[in-house]
Amino acid sequence: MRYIQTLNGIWDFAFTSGICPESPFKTDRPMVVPGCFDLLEPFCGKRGYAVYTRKVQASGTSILEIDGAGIAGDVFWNEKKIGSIKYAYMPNSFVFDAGDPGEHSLTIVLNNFHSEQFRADFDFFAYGGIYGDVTLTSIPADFISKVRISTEDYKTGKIRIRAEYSRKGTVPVQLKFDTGFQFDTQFADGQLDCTLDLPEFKLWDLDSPALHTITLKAGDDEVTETFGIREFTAAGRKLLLNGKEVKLFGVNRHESHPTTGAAVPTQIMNSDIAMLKNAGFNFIRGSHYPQRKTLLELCDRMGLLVWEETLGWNIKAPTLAETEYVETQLEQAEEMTYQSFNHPCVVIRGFLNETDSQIPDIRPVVKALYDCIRAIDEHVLISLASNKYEADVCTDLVDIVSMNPYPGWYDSNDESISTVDQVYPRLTALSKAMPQDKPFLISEIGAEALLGFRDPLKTYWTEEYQAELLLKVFEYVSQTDCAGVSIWQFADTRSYVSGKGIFARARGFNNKGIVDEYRRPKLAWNELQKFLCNENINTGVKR
Ligand code: ADA
Repeated sequence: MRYIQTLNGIWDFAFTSGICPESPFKTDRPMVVPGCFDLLEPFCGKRGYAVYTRKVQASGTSILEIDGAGIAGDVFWNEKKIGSIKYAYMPNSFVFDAGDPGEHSLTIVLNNFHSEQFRADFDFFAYGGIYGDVTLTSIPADFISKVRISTEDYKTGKIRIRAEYSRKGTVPVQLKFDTGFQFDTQFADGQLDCTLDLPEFKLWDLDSPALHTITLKAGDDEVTETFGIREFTAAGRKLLLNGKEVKLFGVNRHESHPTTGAAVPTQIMNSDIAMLKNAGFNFIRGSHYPQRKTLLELCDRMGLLVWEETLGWNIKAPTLAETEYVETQLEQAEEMTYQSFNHPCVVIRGFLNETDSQIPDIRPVVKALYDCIRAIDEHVLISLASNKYEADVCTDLVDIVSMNPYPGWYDSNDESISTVDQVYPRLTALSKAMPQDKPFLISEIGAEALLGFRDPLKTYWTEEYQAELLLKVFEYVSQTDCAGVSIWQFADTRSYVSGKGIFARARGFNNKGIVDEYRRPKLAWNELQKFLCNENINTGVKR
């Protein structure tokens, strides 16, 4: 059997802006987990190394799970390194031998100033800390792992079940479903790969996001996974959910809140997702990194579609020429795909936001990342959010062509200011220039608006200007063969004081949210909600 314990709570802590601490690790104060230490006094805004440590009762083969941390670091058990946290935000899991029964020490050392994957010029604040839940599960010496359930035919409930077992040879395994259906089969040399039509299955869709569970029992181990039966495909320029066309009306969402930084608690995640669902949105692009288990579970249960992607913001071609960087991108893409495989809400996987996809030399990297995800997940649609527009040379390598245009904001020549009148013609021209045999998605578009800045002249930075621009975008999506849009962005998020003019980050925030950082609605939120509640708009949800 498995025994799971939560390790959330008060740990021992120390911060140093000096050199990286080494064992034996010293601490000098308490610190709450999950949490971002660099939002709390006396460490607010400081850059350096954080040591989190605590005692844990454990023994034998164990899985340590950390549902997101940043921005990089190492994990130690009894002062010996058992793994690294290389990718900020990514759910991490480490399988290791916890040793004899008794008290042990767990230490996580994080830095909030350097990571090859998280660079100083990213337009979102680099928070240091443990972002999500920490759990320790003791498991039998011979254990089941990598349980993957994929929908093979949503009409008959045909599913494919794959899993691994740590002991080779032929090992019987019992599959039991929430419907009561049971199926006995076996692992062969540590692998299980079988398909079956699940009797009495229910489909996962946006109106009724039905979920199923499967429990696998082999030897002394028993593990339960939740999954959903649904098919998300492309047909020409259309996107289909279970065979029916659906247009994506969504937002880009960062894991960020002024009070908690990237350690957004479940309550706020729950409220964010409920706000979006109730307002009529059906899609979230998890910008710009793998999503936490908690968020994906909420989207599974509330019925929202999700795009998740590797962390790689605006990475230039010279970096993509570095073998080591590409290898870590591939490792991140693989880990991300396995981690979120069974979440029915994840329908698109991406990588390398706004990379140099206008340069032919990076095509092999884009293809390698595409192939890496495809090798694990045969069905997910794969895309790359590009800002190279008509100059992009990688649109043939992805399933959905996704572009981040900013007509009415950035997309203006230096002499003149772009206005909302340019939205429709720009999107029309861009769509026409893209391949016509695959979906065209507007993966980012928006304008800054400061909450409370109202002006009937609708100048830049007013709520009125943002609302008018985004309504034009939604009208364009509903009136053309565009597959959908994810607005940039859901909420204002902390960034850095940088840029000037329309590139400025007033307050040190990216203010393109349709709600502010405390989720207080701007005019655009109200206007878009009215638009989405019109039953003629096809969001895949009955109204
Ligand atoms: C880019 C980027 C976003 C954000 C946006 C903006 O499209 O992908 O993360 O920085 O621009 O607000 O300028």
